[in-house]
Amino acid sequence: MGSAGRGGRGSGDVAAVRQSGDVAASRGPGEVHQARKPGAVREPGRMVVVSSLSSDAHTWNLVFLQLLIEEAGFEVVNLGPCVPADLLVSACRGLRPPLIVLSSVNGHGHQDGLRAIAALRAHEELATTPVVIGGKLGVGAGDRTAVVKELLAAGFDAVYDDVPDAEEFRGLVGALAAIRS
Ligand code: B12
Repeated sequence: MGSAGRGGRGSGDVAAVRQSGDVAASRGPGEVHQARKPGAVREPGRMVVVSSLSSDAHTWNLVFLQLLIEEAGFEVVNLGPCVPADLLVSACRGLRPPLIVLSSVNGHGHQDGLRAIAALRAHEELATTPVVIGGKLGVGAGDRTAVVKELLAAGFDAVYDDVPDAEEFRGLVGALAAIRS
């Protein structure tokens, strides 16, 4: 399952996205679509990236996050499900987002997240970009403190593993929006 959904996707997609100006426009049927408001202008530094990780096919978590972040006044580029680390990196290098929000609920988020953050932090221009991860990052109900610590040590700025609600994250997004307005 670790490679589910990777077929045919890569950094070439991102070039097409940049040309079209709309991430969703380059994606296939059944994937998350991002409708831009007519006449909307993308301001550099206001486009938050929301993305799933390489193995994860779930999408409503991404829609939820997109709506929450848009409510705070940011534009969102939603890369959708099953995003390989190289595509995530090339999208973020082009967009220079003020925040990167990674979500995974299939139980592989811990491992996929470690790969993603290593790939992002390997690039100088993304070395200090705020990157958070959340969802259901593992399986089982045991103590996941060690997993959270490992993800933080690997370079995430915040980890929201199986949180009962997204209020703390909403606070973070609101604070970021206030700083930038
Ligand atoms: C619908 C669904 C599917 C659909 C997805 C369709 C789609 N287009 O999205 C399908 C059938 C494809 C699917 C497949 C699978 N699924 Co599924 N799926 C679900 C289900 C029933 C609902 C998920 C959903 O849409 N929720 C609605 C959204 C809005 O909520 P959410 O995803 O929970 O996200 C919330 C929080 O997690 C949190 N959150 C999420 N990300 C982030 C990020 C941040 C930063 C923050 C702050 C918060 C946050 O905020 C959200 C709102 O509260 C859940 C069970 C459940 N009731 O939750 C299982 C579930 C997620 N699936 C599960 C599994 C195991 C799978 C499969 C592996 C099954 C299989 N063996 O094939 C595959 C995975 C395939 C893959 N490659 O990823 C497990 C995951 C187990 C775990 N992590 O412990 C769950 C929990 C079911 C279970 N109880 O076992 N699934």
